[in-house]
Amino acid sequence: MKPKVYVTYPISNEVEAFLSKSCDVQKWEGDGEIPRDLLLKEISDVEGLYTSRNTGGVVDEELLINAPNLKVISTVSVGYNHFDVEAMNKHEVIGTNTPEVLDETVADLAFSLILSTARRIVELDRYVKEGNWQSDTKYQETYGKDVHSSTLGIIGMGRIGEAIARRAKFGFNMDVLYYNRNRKPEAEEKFGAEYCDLESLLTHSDFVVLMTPLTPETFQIIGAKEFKLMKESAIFINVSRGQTVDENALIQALENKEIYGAGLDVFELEPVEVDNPLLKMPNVVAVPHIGSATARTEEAMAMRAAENTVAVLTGKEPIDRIS
Ligand code: 8YV
Repeated sequence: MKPKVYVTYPISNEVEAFLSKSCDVQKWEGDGEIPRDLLLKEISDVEGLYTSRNTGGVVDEELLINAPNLKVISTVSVGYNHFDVEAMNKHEVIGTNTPEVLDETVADLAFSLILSTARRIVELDRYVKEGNWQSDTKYQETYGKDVHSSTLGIIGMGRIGEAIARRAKFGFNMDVLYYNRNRKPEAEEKFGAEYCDLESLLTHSDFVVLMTPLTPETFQIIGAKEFKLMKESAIFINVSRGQTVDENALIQALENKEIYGAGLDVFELEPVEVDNPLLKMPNVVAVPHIGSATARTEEAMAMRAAENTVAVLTGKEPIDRIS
């Protein structure tokens, strides 16, 4: 008998066919996140859970107790802060994620946010479409900031950080500073990235990109003190997780003009509440957590998660083990 796998993420026919070769696949076919009660019911006898950050909710002690046959939980995401890794280790459940295949796509998004915030693309798009571009428009009112030849500070120099640094160095002739748990000699050599402490990165960067995973150490790593250290002309970009920033402090910093603008892919609460003050600010570009959201990359992530699931359930070592 094939091992049972429950899938909460909308997989393609190709991914389903791959999984079905080795597993008995059952799926959540509703929109968005599966209701918790239903999930707990569906997984009570499965050996594999194939899930994601935004379709399956958190993996915690309650879920693990409820699904005693689980051997593997694979998430279609690189971030796995929705997994209680300690509890998974305790229950001897292997966790897997999907790194690498999304690096370039997320770096593209980070750069889209840098460019659109600096050159005020969203604000000025609205300006044109609302009919405000008139013959007496003052051209100076459309001025933004140069991206090229400026200084980019990257907090969290993992693979995605490096993909951002490469774009910065070779595409935009930028100086790259970085702050990371450990030094990355390769990034220093390849992109001339300069390692510095958080304080000097914040003080010297024109663009500060937050790209770190969410862990107890990085929870609200950027708060009021950090925004005060940034240049008044600085643009803050967050493509990591909303909880790596003290969002109220960000709102204050923007309201008090301590920084120039922000490009945000992630928020403390997702979906972001419609009355969040950040959404009223013309110098904030907000997108709905779409770092890896291209059809090709999501498919590659989905296949990678399937490979990880099948590996464990056929007695092999998965490519991307996290617990
Ligand atoms: C995933 C993410 O891309 O990969 C991550 O860590 O933040 C997510 O956006 C998404 O869950 C995949 O559908």
